[in-house]
Amino acid sequence: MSSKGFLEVINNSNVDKEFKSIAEKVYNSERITNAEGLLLYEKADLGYLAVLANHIREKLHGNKTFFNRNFHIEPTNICIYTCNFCSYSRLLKEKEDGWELTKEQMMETVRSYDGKPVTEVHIVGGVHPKMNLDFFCDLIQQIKAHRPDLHVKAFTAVELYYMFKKAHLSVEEGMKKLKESGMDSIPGGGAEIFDAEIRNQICPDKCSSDEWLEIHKTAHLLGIPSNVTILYGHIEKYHHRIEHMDRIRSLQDETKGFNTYIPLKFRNMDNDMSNVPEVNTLEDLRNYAVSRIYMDNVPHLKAYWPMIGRSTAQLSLAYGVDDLDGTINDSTKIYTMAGAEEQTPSLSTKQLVELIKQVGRTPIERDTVYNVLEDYSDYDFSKEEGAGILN
Ligand code: V47
Ligand code: SF4
Repeated sequence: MSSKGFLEVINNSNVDKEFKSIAEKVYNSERITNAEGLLLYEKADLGYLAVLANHIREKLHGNKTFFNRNFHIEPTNICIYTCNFCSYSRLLKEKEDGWELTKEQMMETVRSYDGKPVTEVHIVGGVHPKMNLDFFCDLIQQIKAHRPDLHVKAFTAVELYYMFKKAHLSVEEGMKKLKESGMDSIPGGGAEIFDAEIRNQICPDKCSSDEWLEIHKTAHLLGIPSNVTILYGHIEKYHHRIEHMDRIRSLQDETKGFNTYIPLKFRNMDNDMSNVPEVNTLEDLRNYAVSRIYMDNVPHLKAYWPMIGRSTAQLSLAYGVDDLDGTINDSTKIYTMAGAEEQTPSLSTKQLVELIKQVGRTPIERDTVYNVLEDYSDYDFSKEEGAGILN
């Protein structure tokens, strides 16, 4: 199906020369340039983008749409930083609205999943001035002692940067300590926009782009895989998105450590950027498609469905996305507090599988690093009844 669509794009006399040339490159698995990426953002027809992005998606993953079963722990929303787009964090002095979990409380959350088929815990939160590297190494050790096979995906580069600095350790030394404690991978948050000028306007005081990239590079060189995000649809221009992806693509050429690119749509409720309008669904789809076409060396493109809503998540699967995140009991508050589409972002595995099947894709449960665990095309959910299935 995608080859036929392609030949139509390449041979159609109504398609401009430059778009035919980009289509030929994609067809031949060649990399597109920054100028071509920008042209796609600015001028390409959405239908054309869908054909190209879907071709790449199906070449890489066929009809598979991945999901994993994880749960979140948010140790605190107290944060020393003041990112203008953040609706979630509280300064230490605004403690009434804030939370700080003890290790025991977090272990209670871990234990509440005993016997349930989760494979990953995602730990991320604000940058608390008192929760330090030793505190988190100890937490991870306790999690691993309790459930050794649970994959620990923990801490954005922003949290890591602060932890290492406070401990007077180099990035490599700090990362080795966390790895020895049981940290398996790093989530993609905190990347925002790498352009220094825009970054300075939306999150002036947290780690710089170079520092963010150095942390991920060091992790990759130590064999720790990671994800990478972009916060899009606020004051940035298309060329900033291209430059952001260019830096990721270049680092990925060196390390091959990024598993997934995750575009995060800016939501404007209750933050210092509430005056900035949100982009529409067509823009979301354009962004997914251009991301898939440009980012030729990052294997997966993830849509975070609680942020964009279930229908857009379904549509995104035709615009390059092959992975849906936010499977079960997604208790993360960073989006709900920013006005995300889904205010109670909880979807049972069965519902997620239905969502994927409704648009003709094959639901595949994966582990964090994309090993296939189960094909859910004809899965019998009744066998999970009474086995502590979530939701
Ligand atoms: O870095 C904060 C974003 C990120 C808003 O790696 C906002 O698997 C939109 O990175 N509007 C943290 N976005 C979460 C994150 C993440 C999420 C899911 C999966 C993974 C993964 C990583 O949330 C922050 C920031 O970019 N964010 N506020 C907002 N108002
Ligand atoms: Fe803190 Fe993260 Fe919010 Fe920035 S986005 S204020 S670093 S919690």
